[in-house]
Amino acid sequence: MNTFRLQLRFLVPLVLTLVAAAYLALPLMDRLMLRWYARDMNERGSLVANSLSEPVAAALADPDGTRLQTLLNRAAKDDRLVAIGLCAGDGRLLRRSTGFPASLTCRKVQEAALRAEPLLPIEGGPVHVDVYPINAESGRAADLVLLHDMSFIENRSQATRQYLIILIASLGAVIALVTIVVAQLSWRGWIAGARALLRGEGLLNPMFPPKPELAPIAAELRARLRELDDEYRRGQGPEAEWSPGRLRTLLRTNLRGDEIIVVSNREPYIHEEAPAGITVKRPAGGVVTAIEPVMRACSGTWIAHGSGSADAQVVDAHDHLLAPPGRQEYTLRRIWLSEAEEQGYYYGFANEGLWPLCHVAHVRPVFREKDWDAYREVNNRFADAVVSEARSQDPVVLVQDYHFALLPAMIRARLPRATILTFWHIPWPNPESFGICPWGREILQGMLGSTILGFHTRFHCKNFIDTVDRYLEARIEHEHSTICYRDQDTFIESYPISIEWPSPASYAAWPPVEQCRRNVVQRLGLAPGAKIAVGVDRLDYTKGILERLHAIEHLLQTHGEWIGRFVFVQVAAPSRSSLEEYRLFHARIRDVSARINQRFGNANYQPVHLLTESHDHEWLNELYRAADVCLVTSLHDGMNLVCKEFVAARDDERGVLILSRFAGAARELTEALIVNPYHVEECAGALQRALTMPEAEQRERMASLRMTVREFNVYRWAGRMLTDAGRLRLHQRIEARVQRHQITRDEAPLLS
Ligand code: ADQ
Repeated sequence: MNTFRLQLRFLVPLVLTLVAAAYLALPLMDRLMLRWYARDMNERGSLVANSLSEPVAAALADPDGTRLQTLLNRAAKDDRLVAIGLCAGDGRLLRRSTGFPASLTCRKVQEAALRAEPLLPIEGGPVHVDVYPINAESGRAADLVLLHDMSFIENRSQATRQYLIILIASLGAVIALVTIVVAQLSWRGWIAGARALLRGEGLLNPMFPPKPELAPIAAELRARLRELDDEYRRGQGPEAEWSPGRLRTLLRTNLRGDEIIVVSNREPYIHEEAPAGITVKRPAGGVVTAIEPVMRACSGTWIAHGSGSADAQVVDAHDHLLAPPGRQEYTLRRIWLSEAEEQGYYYGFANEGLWPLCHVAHVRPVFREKDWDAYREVNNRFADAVVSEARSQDPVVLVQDYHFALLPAMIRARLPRATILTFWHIPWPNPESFGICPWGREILQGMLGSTILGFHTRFHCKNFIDTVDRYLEARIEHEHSTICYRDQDTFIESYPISIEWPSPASYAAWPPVEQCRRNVVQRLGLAPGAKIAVGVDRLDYTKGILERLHAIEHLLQTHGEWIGRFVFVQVAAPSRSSLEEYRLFHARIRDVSARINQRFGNANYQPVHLLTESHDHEWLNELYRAADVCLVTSLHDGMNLVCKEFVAARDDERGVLILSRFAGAARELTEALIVNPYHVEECAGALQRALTMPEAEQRERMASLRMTVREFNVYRWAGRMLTDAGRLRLHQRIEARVQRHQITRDEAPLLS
């Protein structure tokens, strides 16, 4: 039935076209034929006239008109002639053959002959008139009038018309038949092709593309499948999600329960003296955020600088403490540093030297010899602590960050079989920038004590390899990303760090987004309908807070409609405030915020809310959930965890992330609005786009971002590093066994 309908769709226009063609062609044909026959008649008329001219001229001279009459009657017997007449010069009809109408005068004939279509209506149908002069010796003797029969033209034209109609009809029938056959065949082919598409043929395998006529449908289907797949994957989460359980299993299998020791400068919990007794705080900072979940999963020992005023009061005789408070999942070993040590190692060499050196954020690194000495000394003390904490000769030691560049080689010297995983949480500069460090060679040598050296991105790995290539005599195996220096192999790899993805229980416990919004609006005294943008950082010049404020100022200046309807909440945890650079930076941020508030605010409205405080995770989470936009505009950042925390907080799939292209996270979170923080107008443009982004687009982007962060979580970061460590340890054990066998074999003849 469907096929029939489909064919009708072809046939009806076809029939209509043919009818129209016939309608136009037939009158055209009639006119054409008339013209052909008229020409034919003229030629025939000339012939007849020529042949009659002489005998008629002779017969005219004969006073007995019988001869002339006979001549005309005989000539008029021609099939195509109706009659012949002879007109005198004065218009009299001299003679006429049988059949020449009596009523027809020579005048009427002459007049008709002058017309374009020389036709005369007579009884029995119209005749074609031709007039030819008959010349005698004395001049023009008479005019010969030929009346041609037209009826045969009508007969022929009717016959032709019939043939033409039959031809058009047959042609139509043939075309219709061919159309039906072709339509049937294509329909079947199309149905077969569509069925094949639905079976997945030509859809999923690029080696077998679909038929060209089905390509648009295949593209549609592919897009729809991808959407469904996305939706399904979003719902399902990653195939084998990295979780604390999986990490523990990995530690049991790949590392067979080997001992894990973490070394970092910052401790995960700080005990402070307060009027009401001892309080415990969690410091702001990415390293702690990242390592804590790993430690909880593997119950190891975490060695860190005890920086809190009450830290010493809560440890045991071995400076140990179980953490997290109340949960006691791993051991925290505190190292005490004198003020001079802290000043030289932490504030001096690490934060005034290495931090600006690696970030290239246009703040000059400061290198002092006494800071370097303190740095070396403190690294040494941590190396001693690792040795004293190690219960075996081959622990897995996770060295964290730029505070401990010398530690890997120091541990290697004391525990040669240890597996040392060093993770550099900040960027690594190019060889030229690194070259200004007076102790560059020592730093590289220290780091190459590691078994594995991790950075956030491939780009930083490459910079490190290039730096070693430039400043040390080392063998570099680019294919295996390995550096061999003084018989020690170091595997250089990128391990993008992340956050712990919230559990379903955490999500269930969070207040709804609307509630979070109401709380934030109330707490900060904002207008209820205001659009809220947030920034959450340590107060550090690398985070691009100043550039962010400039972009906000530009937005309010160019889009006045946001004044009164937009607020920016910057939460900046004070950091390294004993350094002048940081104090100046803090003052600058305060001034620029005040300037913007003065310029665009009033007694009831402040566009910028600068909160220079540290807050707990719940507080920050509420802010992330209340925000319409999160601004991460680092001038250079190893990774940046704030953007990932924002994404994890948005289970409503709303909110827009603006992310600096100079943050390592930009390599993964490509659905964010990626900006160059140095370009004020571009950032303001992105802000405008974020504030006006339709909800559907927000959802698309956020859903995709959430999928990435969920899959590439912190357990994956640790899991991948520990898997690589397990692989290298296995390799080492096999090598050691092979060597032992060889020694036994070599020694056997001596023994016997
Ligand atoms: P950081 O430079 O400290 O980390 P980041 O990755 O952004 O930077 O982490 C900051 C952490 O501190 C986040 O967990 C955030 O929630 C928290 N935080 C920020 N402001 C806070 C505040 N006011 N109150 C409380 N908490 C706050 C370094 C590198 C980064 C790298 C991490 C991890 O510089 O590039 O991502 O290590 O490797």
